[in-house]
This record gives sequence, C-alpha cells and structure tokens, in this order.
Amino acid sequence: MRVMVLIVGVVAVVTPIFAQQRIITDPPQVRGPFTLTATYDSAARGNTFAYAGSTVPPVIRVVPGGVITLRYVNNLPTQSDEECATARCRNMTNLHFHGLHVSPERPQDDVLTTMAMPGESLDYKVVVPSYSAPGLYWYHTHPHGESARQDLDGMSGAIIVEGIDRYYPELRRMRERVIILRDRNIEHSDSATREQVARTVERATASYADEATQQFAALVKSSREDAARRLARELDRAVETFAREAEAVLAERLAHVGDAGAQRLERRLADAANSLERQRDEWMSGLDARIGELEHDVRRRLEELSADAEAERAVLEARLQELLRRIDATAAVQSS
Ligand SMILES: [Cu+2]
Repeated sequence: MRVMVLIVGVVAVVTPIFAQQRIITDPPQVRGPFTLTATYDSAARGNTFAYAGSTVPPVIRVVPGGVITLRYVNNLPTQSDEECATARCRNMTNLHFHGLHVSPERPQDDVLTTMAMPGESLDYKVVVPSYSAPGLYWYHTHPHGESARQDLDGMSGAIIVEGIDRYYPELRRMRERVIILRDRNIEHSDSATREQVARTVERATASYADEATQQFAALVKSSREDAARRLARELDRAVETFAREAEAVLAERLAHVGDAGAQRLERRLADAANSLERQRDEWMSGLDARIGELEHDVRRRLEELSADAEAERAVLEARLQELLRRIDATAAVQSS
C-alpha cells in the first residue's frame, strides 16, 4: 500500500451565490510537470482552474528537494463580469505557493512582477528545499487587486510535501485523505451557513476518522498475525538449527566412540567374558571338590551313625538279656 496520511486542510473561500457545492472525494494528483489552466466556468459563473479536462485542481505532490514544474495558462476572458477589489476584474493571474520556503524570484514564487494577462502563460519551476517540513501546503492565485476574487472563486489547490511518515511511521500504511474547503465564505457567512459548513466538514472527517480507525485496527491485527507467523517461522528455524547442531555433535561423539570407545568396549566385553569363564571354571572345579568332601562327610556320618546305632543296639540287647534273666529268675522263685 502506498504511503497514506490523514491531512486536513481547510481553505476558507468567499463564495458567490451560484458557486458549486460539490464534494469531490478523490481529487487528481500530480507529481511531474503539468499544465494548469485558468478558465471561466460559465455554469458556476466564476473563474476556476482546469486540469486534465476537468475543473478540479490537482493535489501537487513533491518530495523535499524536489521541483514543482508547471505551465500556468491564462485562458480567462479579457472581459470579466466579476467585481474585483477596486474595479471590474481584468482577469490577470499568477500563482503563489503558500507556506513553502521557496525563492520569491521568477520562475518561482514571485507574485509581484510575474503576471499573465488573458492569453498569456507562465512557466514555473519551484525548487522545494530539502529541509522542507513534510505536510500540507496550498497554492492559489495572487495578482494583487484580483487575488481575493479568484481565490474566493475557488482557484486553489493542495500541495503535499511527502515524507510525513518519516516522522510518524504509524501513518505509513494508512490511507491519506485531503479535505479542501473552498467556494465558501465562512468568515462572513450567517450562522446557519457556518453551521452547515461545520456539519459538512464534521461528516467528512468523521467518516474518514472511522475509515482510519478501521484501517489502523486492521493494520494492528495483520501486523500481530504477521508477527505471530514470523515468530513461528523463527522458532521453526531455531528448532531446525538446534536439531542439526545436536545431530552434528552426536555424530562427532559417536565417531569418537567408534574409534577408541568401541575398542575399549570390546576389550571390556572380552575381559568380562574371560573373567566369567574363569569364574565358571573355578566354580566348577570347586564344586567337584566340594561334592567329594560332601560325599566323604556323608559317608563318615553314615558310618558314625551306624556305629552309634550298633552301640545302641548292643546296649539295648544287653538290657533286654538282663530283663529276660530277671524274668527267668522271678519265674523260678515263684515256681519253687
Ligand atoms: Cu497564500
């Protein structure tokens, strides 16, 4: 979107009763050399600027350090039916570049000696200094004695020195609206007319303000979404980079392990296997010996047990013989 700035310019203009009351929403704009013509608008019964086939004066756009180049053609009739300051208008004309700090010498902003009578034309080359403040200025006719009449007929237009977004970047992507009020005598109007003018301006500015608010909200929303998308992309990139770096580090470590660590590991595994085998052999041979010992023990124990049992049996037998002898003896006593 082009650089857009909201600029409000009000040009108070005395109006003849029959002046136009048109609201022009998008006036033409001009950047390069152009031709502006002073002409009589019979419908509006007043003098007017003509540009590119219409009577809507263009908005002149220029950058600081740029040049406004234009041919100003006086096509006004030699006989005027309008009254100027002191007499009937003679329809001479020239241009003033209001507010710009430019040279007052021909072919620039000279309103004293530079003059075009009907049928004549002027070539302007106005050098706008590089230090010019960006913003809204205006141009209008300035022949002394007649300028009031011409200006108040509406012979004026806006000049925009571009670059205000350098100072207010938040305006950068907003739509520019230029409001020019002319063909109206505000100062000398009755209160009803002033009221009506104020309402017209308010309506226009309110609708432009709504538009600006909506645009600003949309810009904020879209820039937030842009920021979120940008952040997501950055995170993705960061994660990718991290993953790549981690993989590289891992590969490097693995390479080291493959060289020295794997051999170390192999040696360790072999050692462990050997030690296990030795352990097993030790255990096995120990087991054999232990089994022999156990067998011996068991045999000895059995022998001891049988010896004990033999002794016990002999004791028991002896007791039994003693008992039998006693029984015999008792029986003998009883039978005798
Ligand atoms: Cu002026």
